[in-house]
Amino acid sequence: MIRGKFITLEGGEGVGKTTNLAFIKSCLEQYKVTVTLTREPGGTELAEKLRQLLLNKDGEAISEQAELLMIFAARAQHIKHVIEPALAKGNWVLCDRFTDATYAYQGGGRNINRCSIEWLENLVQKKLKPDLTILLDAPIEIGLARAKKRANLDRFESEKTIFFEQVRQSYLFQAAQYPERIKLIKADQPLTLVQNELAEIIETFF
Ligand code: Z5A
Repeated sequence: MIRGKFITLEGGEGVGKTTNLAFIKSCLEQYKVTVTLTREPGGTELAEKLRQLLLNKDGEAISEQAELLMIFAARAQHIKHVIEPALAKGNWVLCDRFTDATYAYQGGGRNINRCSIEWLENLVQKKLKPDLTILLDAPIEIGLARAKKRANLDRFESEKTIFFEQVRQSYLFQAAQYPERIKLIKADQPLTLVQNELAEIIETFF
């Protein structure tokens, strides 16, 4: 059995990840691959419970370190029960956010040092890395304006502007560090142009 490929979709608030996931899945399916669609934090029963705790803004404040560990605890479950079994049986895994989000949110946004994240990444993921990452990037005021149209803002969405600026800069830093893997798309263009670029990236990848 040929192992599947692992593709991740990244970006800050409101850049269009959810909007474009189904489109990317349909592009992949044109090449006759079976796609497993999943997300982080989440993807298993326990990981989805951790997601709820992470997004809930009421109750006890979550420390930066606890947040980081909860994200990697969810990721460990997700890799063991969803990602690795799907890749092993030849499926292509399309995941809404993965470890680049940890470098952006916990590294950039919360100021946790990179070495701690790298250490957990090695522990939890071993050799697993995305084969392709698509980063949707837009000025934060555009993404936030889109996200704020929703009724309830979660714990991350309720952060201050500086947090989102640091998240964005950390994503751009990751993209500059790994240009072979991370493909950047300007997400402040009309959706049809974003999707043209997405289709081209998938075609080139194949
Ligand atoms: N998190 C973390 O801290 N560390 C980690 O390691 C991981 C995650 C893995 C999960 O939330 C939270 O977990 C996340 C970081 C943290 N924090 N936040 N916030 P999520 O996965 O649900 O992510 P999200 O950023 O909240 O998703 P979002 O706000 O729904 O954004 P989106 O999915 O990128 O956007 P969308 O829902 O597709 O689009 C928003 C609106 O814009 C919608 O009305 C669209 O119709 C519209 N849209 C989209 N594209 C366009 C274009 N091109 N033009 C015009 N309008 C558009």
